[in-house]
Amino acid sequence: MKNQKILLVKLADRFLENEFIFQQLGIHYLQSYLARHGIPSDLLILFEHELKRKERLSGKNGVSDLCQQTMLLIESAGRVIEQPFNSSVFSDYNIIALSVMTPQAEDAYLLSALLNQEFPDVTTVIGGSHARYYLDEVANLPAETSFDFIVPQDGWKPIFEIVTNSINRQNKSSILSHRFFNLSGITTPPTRPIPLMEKYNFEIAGVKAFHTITALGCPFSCNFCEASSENLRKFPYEMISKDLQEIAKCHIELGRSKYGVMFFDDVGLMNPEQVKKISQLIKQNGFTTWRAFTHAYLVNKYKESLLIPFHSSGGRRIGMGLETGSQKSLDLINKRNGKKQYVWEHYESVKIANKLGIAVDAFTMIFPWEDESDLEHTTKMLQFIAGNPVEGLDEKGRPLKNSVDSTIMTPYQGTVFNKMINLKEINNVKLKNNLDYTSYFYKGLSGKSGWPYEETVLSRERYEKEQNLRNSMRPAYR
Ligand code: B12
Repeated sequence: MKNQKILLVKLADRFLENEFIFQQLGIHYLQSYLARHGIPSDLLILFEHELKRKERLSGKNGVSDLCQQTMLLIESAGRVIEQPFNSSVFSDYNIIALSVMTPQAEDAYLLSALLNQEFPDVTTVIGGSHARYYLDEVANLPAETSFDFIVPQDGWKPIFEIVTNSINRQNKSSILSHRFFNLSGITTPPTRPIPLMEKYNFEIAGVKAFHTITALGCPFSCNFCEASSENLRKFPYEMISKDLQEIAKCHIELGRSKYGVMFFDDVGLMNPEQVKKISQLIKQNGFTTWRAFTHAYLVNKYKESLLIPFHSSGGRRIGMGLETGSQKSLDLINKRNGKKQYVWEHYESVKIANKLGIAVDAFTMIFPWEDESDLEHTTKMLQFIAGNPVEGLDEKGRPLKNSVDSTIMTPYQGTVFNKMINLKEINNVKLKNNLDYTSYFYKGLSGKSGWPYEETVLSRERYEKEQNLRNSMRPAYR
């Protein structure tokens, strides 16, 4: 095997309110997988300093390119450098591999063009959800922006093959698509480098928390989600166990005696058996509190048997994508693959959780076909949630409170709603032509959403007014 120097890159999250809420796990899984095979790699984390962001947004400095960003280089040999972006950092590497979500695509293309021009011998790789859902576009990039390898699905096997030279760089834009049938071979948890982890700032019930995931894919079928048709693949229990050990270790190294974890996948609390097993790991690893996502349908189905093991191991908040209080919109979303989900189940699930001492983070959306009555139904539901008392206190002794969230739905290319809108199956809703990625977010700076629409049932101003009203119901702390 030739000695390759590998750099794994996370791009900036330029439109997010705060860049350092949750780690971008994809590259960290790849780093630990390579390390298990004896292959070291370095990390480059790009981000925008608050000051630069303010300048860009105020129009004082229109440039939003890479040169305005900061980079944190974490070398496997132990050296850590934080400095303004400087392309000379790339001169040391043979392989530069970028992890890209669609809102980061613009930066990924800028970086690719820079690498092609300044370092034509470097092998470039793009992976992540952008390559997955926008594959045609990535595969057809003009020569000056194109990547050598495109990895649209699982990254573990392709990155190993690229770095061990078992696949030669022949043409630009070779697509390496690989998907494990199950994840039983993924035995190493993502890396959690301290110089990076110390930058993250997120709290659950008054305690600092990091996040992880227990599975890929989702058993639900929401028409606004690009992963709605991706079958569920769970990470092995042993891996989750190691991951929680690592997270706890990391908190302790950062001097924390109380610490938390959030499960970001869609199936955090799926059934009583699974919750019991995770709760045990939570206790074993000394977590004070934890938060996970679940579904109104599951809370109604399992009630205490789902939530008591969660609560008794410190679980104080659940996230639920309640999406809407309008039955019309809920039916269109098709959450349960043809089976009906009712708005009343949303109300019930909140009551059940709150009574057991668990606060709810209720995520909702505004949809471009909604009329005044749809808006009213959702706002009414959120008023109920924001006002419903939660039993118990958080770690700072404050009453637990529900939180609500309102975004405007953005139909990403790979979603059913995108197809339905383009096929004119939804009346009075049209997407703009030539959308740029800055329109593609459902929650960003100042709590605002992108606006990809040419035509909607009510005006943008009307929807944003309702969004503001709903988000004003949020409590001062969570
Ligand atoms: C946690 C999470 C977040 C976190 C952390 C971000 C992150 N990427 O980890 C936060 C809250 C910051 C976030 C924000 C957003 N998110 Co998000 N998020 C997730 C979630 C739930 C888990 C991500 C994760 O850890 N996955 C596990 C890892 C292992 O998967 P992975 O990243 O895809 O990596 C694998 C492969 O893609 C590949 N790979 C990844 N990178 C690379 C790089 C190379 C070189 C190679 C070879 C391979 C490779 O290898 C990995 C192992 O197979 C996913 C859904 C999901 N289950 O993936 C959505 C998801 C990634 N998010 C999504 C969206 C839409 C957003 C937002 C736009 C939402 C918004 N606010 O409007 C923002 C965008 C932020 C930005 N970049 O500006 C979409 C992305 C769609 C798209 N077209 O890119 C997803 C897929 C959800 C969905 N189904 O719609 N998100």
